[in-house]
Amino acid sequence: MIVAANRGPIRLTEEGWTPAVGGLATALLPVLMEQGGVWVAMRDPDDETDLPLCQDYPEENPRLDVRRVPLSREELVNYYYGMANRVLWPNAHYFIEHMALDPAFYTDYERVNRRFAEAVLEEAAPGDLIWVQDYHLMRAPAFIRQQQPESVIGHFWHIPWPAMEVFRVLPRSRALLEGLLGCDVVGFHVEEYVENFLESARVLLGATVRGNCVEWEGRQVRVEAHPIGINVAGFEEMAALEETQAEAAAMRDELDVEFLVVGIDRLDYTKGILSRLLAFEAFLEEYPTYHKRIAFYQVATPSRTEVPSYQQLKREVDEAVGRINGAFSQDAWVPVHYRYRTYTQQELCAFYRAADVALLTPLRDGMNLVAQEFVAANDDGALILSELTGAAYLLTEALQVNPYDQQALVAVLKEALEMPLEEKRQRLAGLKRKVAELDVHHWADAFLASLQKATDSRQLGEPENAVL
Ligand code: GDG
Repeated sequence: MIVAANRGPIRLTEEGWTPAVGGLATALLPVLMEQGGVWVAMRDPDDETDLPLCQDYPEENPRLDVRRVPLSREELVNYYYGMANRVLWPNAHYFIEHMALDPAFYTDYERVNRRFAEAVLEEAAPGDLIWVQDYHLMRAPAFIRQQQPESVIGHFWHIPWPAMEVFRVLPRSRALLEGLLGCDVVGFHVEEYVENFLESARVLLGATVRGNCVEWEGRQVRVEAHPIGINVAGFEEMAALEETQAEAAAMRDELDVEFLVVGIDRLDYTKGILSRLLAFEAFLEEYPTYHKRIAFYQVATPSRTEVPSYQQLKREVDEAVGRINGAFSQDAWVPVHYRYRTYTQQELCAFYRAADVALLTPLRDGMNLVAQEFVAANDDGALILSELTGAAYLLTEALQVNPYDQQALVAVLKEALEMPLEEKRQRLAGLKRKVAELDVHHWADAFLASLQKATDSRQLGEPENAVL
């Protein structure tokens, strides 16, 4: 199997090469380690460690090759910070006002996508499954298909696919769509995104859509919902470690409050960190009886620090935290504990275990793995989840909330804090069953099985519509 993704699955730390931080590496590395294969990723020109273009991992017992596509500094700025993170990301998350449009972004996006396609074609043997990941690589599938028409290509889109009327705002929206239609299978987390994609293909390209299939250039492109999960066993084991439990207990001792609320996110405007803080501030104003009894612990992992809107958000969050703590702290009690840094997964697990409430309120999120991680690691807490996440379609036992509704956020926080233990346990038991079903191994197996099926029926010349 060949995976193509913007980021590599590993990073160099003081302990040597370790799995990278972020949704995708967290999800896919265990799968590729099991199956073996090649992971094609960009080589970041800012990385000073002079990364090799080909690398075996793990060194002592190689399970996969990491192949790197070298980018110039200018390409990184235009393709990654520009097109991917200042155009496609805000568009998909309905933040049209954050879109920055510069023609150089698209030119380099095309060029880099073409280079990824060339690297994939060099690595792929006949019959290999090619699995392209995410919004950085929309054009690569069509380039691969042009060069190697018999290729078996899947693409998984990890973020929302917006309503057609929002997607069509993108300059070059048609070319971008055509890029993905080079695939045999395109996957999304939930049906809503599938519907939006089909509608985009139908309206913007005039493609024929039958069931969940787009007819395109004489081929059938299946468009399917494959909700991603976490490595459930891995998280449960980590949560059960004595070390994790001791860290969770130490955290509670140190904070010395009755109620601990946590939020864990990349520092990104889509994650709703600022409005969450404002809601917590309003909660403290409205319910003085909770003063000195509650702490809100927000981990914000640094992300896309070169993009101006992320720098702006950081300033606003810093300011809000300072204001809240300045206004409400008393004696040794500090209401907001804000950490702008990266933690190990095991440390995150200790936060999940220590928490009474996980407050996860993205303004829009493709799935949200943090919610699933909390469910796997925690035993008797409450999950508050934004209804504008993919996860909300699946984790129906969570307390769901519209993250734009400040009053609703305050009310749901109070409800979570005052929920009877029995109800919390019941809801969590239901959530744990869902999270177990969503497991990342299942996600990868189901997507790959679907890709294999699409290929088999193509080889047999079967009309796919018959089975749909
Ligand atoms: C994208 C989509 C979709 C966070 N901080 C640290 C750290 N993390 C890990 C979390 C979790 C992952 O990163 C974040 O996943 P999310 O799903 O919450 O969000 P995105 O990064 O935006 O991911 C998202 C996902 O792709 C998968 O398809 O769910 O909607 O936006 O696993 O634990 N990990 C470590 N240190 C940190 O400080 N080790």
